[in-house]
Amino acid sequence: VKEEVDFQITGMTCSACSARIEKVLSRTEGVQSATVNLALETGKVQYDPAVMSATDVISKIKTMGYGAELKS
Ligand code: 9UX
Repeated sequence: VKEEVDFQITGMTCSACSARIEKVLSRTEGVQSATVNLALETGKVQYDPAVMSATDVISKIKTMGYGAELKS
């Protein structure tokens, strides 16, 4: 089962920020893929909804020191 959600991510100031978020999310249980766009301040995450939720993704990103919300 796969769910894909787009997020708005704030607080990234260099390309290592986006790479870091991608790496942490990719290694998170339940996440199938994570790509972060520094210039657009967005992130696209595919995950198994049986294991985690969009709220978990947001919490994870915030724990890393960035702002995150669902992209409208
Ligand atoms: Mo760049 Mo981002 O030196 O947390 S890695 S600002």
